Amino acid sequence: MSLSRRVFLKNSSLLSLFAGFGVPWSVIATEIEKVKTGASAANESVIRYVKSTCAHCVNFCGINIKLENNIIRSIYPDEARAEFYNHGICPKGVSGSFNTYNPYRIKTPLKRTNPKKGLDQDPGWVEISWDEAFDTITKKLQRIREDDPRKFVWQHGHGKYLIGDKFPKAFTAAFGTPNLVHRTTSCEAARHVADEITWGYHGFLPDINECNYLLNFGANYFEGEQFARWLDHTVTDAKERGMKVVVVEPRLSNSAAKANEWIPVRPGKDILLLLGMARILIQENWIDREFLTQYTNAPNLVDTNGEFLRDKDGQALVWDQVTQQAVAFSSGRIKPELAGRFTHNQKEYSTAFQVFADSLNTLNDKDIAEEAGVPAATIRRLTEELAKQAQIGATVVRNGQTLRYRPVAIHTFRGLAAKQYGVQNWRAGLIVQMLLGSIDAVGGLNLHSVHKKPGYMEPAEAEYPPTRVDLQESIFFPHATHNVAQQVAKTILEPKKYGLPYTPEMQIFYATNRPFSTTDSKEQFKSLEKTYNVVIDIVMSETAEMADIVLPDLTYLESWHLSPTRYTPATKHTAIRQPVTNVFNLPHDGFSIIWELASRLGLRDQYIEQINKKWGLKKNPLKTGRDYSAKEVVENLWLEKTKGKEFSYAVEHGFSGKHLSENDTYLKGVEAKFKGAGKPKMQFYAESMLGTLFNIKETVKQHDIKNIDLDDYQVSLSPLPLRVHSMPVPHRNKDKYPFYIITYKRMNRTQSGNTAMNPLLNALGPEADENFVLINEQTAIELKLKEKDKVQIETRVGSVEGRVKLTQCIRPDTLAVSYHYGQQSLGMPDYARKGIWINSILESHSDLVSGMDSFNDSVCRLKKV
Ligand SMILES: Nc1nc2c(c(=O)[nH]1)N[C@H]1C(S)=C(S)[C@@H](COP(=O)(O)OP(=O)(O)OC[C@H]3O[C@@H](n4cnc5c(=O)[nH]c(N)nc54)[C@H](O)[C@@H]3O)O[C@H]1N2
Ligand SMILES: Nc1nc2c(c(=O)[nH]1)N[C@H]1C(S)=C(S)[C@@H](COP(=O)(O)OP(=O)(O)OC[C@H]3O[C@@H](n4cnc5c(=O)[nH]c(N)nc54)[C@H](O)[C@@H]3O)O[C@H]1N2
Ligand code: SF4
Ligand SMILES: [Mo]
Repeated sequence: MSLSRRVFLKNSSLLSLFAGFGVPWSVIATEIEKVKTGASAANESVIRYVKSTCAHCVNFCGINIKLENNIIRSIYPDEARAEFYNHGICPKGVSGSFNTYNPYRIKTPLKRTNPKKGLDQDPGWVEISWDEAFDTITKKLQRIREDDPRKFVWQHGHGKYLIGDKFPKAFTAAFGTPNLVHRTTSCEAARHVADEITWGYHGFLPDINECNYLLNFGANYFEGEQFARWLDHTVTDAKERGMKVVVVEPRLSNSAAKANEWIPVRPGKDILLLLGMARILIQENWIDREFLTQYTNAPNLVDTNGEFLRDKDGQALVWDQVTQQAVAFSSGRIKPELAGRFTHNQKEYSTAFQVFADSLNTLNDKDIAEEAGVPAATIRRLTEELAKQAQIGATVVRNGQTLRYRPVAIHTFRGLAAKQYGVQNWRAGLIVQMLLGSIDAVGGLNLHSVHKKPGYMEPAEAEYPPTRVDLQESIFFPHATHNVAQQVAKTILEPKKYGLPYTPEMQIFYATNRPFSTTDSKEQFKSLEKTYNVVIDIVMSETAEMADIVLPDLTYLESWHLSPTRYTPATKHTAIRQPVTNVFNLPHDGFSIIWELASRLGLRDQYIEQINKKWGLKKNPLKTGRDYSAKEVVENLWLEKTKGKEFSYAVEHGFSGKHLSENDTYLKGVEAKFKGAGKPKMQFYAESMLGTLFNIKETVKQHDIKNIDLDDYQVSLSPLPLRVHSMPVPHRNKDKYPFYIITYKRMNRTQSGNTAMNPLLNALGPEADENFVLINEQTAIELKLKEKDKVQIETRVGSVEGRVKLTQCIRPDTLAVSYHYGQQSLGMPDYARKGIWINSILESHSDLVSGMDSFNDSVCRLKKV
């Protein structure tokens, strides 16, 4: 560290001299220009620029790094990428070098000497050599592998994006454990699973460039940047051309502040708003009948048990308007009825659409308005606007192709997802868009890889006993396909409760602060006392403090990788990340750590074979029998992905982009997969979830499982979103807890805390230095609270203290505390350990369908201290 700082000072001496003597900036600028062009003989600085990709957060913006004598001077956006995705970069990206030049980085492997683990314990770290570290870890892994490889658990979070999840997946496959666990259930998994159940894959973006009306349920793209900052600038441009933006969110986020309208919904009650809108759309006949009958299963006949009427081949039947019979929708001559009740073989059936319409009739405007906290007149007006702007039936010609035109989209990120009933919440959003026919239409909601995995639309097997420690796809979380991050700790603490046939003994955490970033965090930490832990991180996170061995890592500015990327509806690209420095001369990064472990375990060739398989390397496979550096592997991956584009192009430009045709953007999705007779259909009505429920009931009987509450599963696995889904567990016990509490992200911070040590991001002033309890001004007056008063927030699982910030920008019944603060690690400097550890008091009630963690469902009381 001291060495690099000396070098840094030497090379910046010219500029600091000028600045110190009050030389005007114009003179400094001229000097800089000389330095740039190499014209200053006195200071033989060599300036160069390197194109790479930011991996400070999950957006992977293109960057252009300016180096002076190999020291990072500045990080700029890579202007060439603007055409494809990111315009500009954010404050974290700009100041990313401060995380790399951070003196508090881990610089050598560490070994714990205090066997007692806990956030209040001094681990008694001693420095060890890399060789000793690898030797110790390999011996542990070897023993476990001989005994039962499943007892080894690999967990990653941000690590997935640093080297891609295919290397860890290849390693765990070669090792023989099913237990690789990523973080998506603490992120947005419910949204993905709702998509999967409905249309067979996950991922969507509003088609902003063509959209005229964006109804956004709390996707906060102006603070929690998404899709490589594509959304924020595209929304800004679209607003200038007249697109209306309505943000539904309990707190006036930056995105709501920049919208045309803010609807401060009561936390968790958005689903009522969506159901209320659906009700009006149906009552007023503002629906796209053609879309509903041709692309979705809304016309399917449903019996009184909620199941589809099927023929002997298992084909679901519809009611044909022409022949007045129940038939499979197998030919274009058949005209399915969308609504109505019909008799077939003396039994009564309703169409799925009718079942939904009937369920909505149990709601009324007044109740919805009261429960959601949004006036009935507002809900009606928004629905009218949405229906009018949708231009149901319209088409548009683009490049000679006639396309469906519905320039309205409903969007969300964690706003609807980070909840106990997250799947049902987003299902409601999808259903409203099916009613409008805006899915995959020009200007509507653009879907990603439609029907790529048809199995997602089938009933889940709901296995028992579970294969995996996180209980993914088991009877406990039948449709969880993105791992169940927060469950690992719970299963480790009580393996028998879940029928896990083995007890995990060792975990490797690669770039994740898992227990800190999930709800009910303190409980999560207890599980780390039970296992032997290796943590690979760049700083001493809270998880690292619970490790037996800590391994340092190179940062994203110091390492090679084929970068993950973010697509947009009309573009995609392949990008690389390349190192520009190695501040502490570290010999290893995540990639080479895995390589070394595989080699020492005698698994290298199996690992290589798995890499070829997971990455699908056909033309450029890695060869067995030899070692590869990260750079060599990145070259192979680049060649495979770009179909042979020179690697020197990647090194020079950092990426290669592509514009998609109208055909790719609009005609390969629902048009190709679902439209018309004889095709599978989007699940307007998710009958598959009843199949899942049936499988669960059978398994419960067969294994006599006691700790499954079938009533809870019945509610969660409902084929349609219902009013009960606006009542997560804590809301049902609200009497003694008058406030809802929600969390949110902030522009100047990343996730659970490595930005807490970035001096630029951590010294922006009292506003940004720590988090606070955001409270409505009126509520504060009633509670006799003044700005900055110290308060205690208490939920049913714990309490924290913090200072209030009075604002008009939040509902009177809601408190908000941001994520990213409240660091506890003794390995961090005092200045980084500030603010409220909000996850330590949030209740954990995972979504039983997807495994999603419940970040925004808790209720609390507040008192002055
Ligand atoms: N209350 C609340 N909780 C939340 C959220 C919220 O909004 N509110 N957000 C949730 C979301 S969306 C997510 S995705 C999860 C995130 O949860 P995690 O996956 O746990 O992500 P982080 O907390 O950022 O942990 C990442 C770790 O990686 C380390 N790291 C950074 N760069 C490198 C590197 O180059 N190499 C290595 N080895 N390590 C590195 C960091 O120091 C940090 O310790 O948190 C969730 N938790
Ligand atoms: N600056 C920054 N940007 C980031 C990240 C970061 O750590 N820092 N992390 C990245 C990651 S991993 C992710 S997943 C994305 C997440 O991006 P977002 O999902 O947009 O961000 P969040 O802040 O997690 O949650 C969104 C909003 O949900 C609102 N909300 C809470 N409860 C409710 C509710 O009941 N209804 C509605 N409608 N809204 C509610 C909160 O006020 C918050 O503004 O951000 C990414 N971008
Ligand atoms: S949004 Fe994320 S990826 Fe983009 S510059 Fe900021 S920190 Fe880097
Ligand atoms: Mo996330």
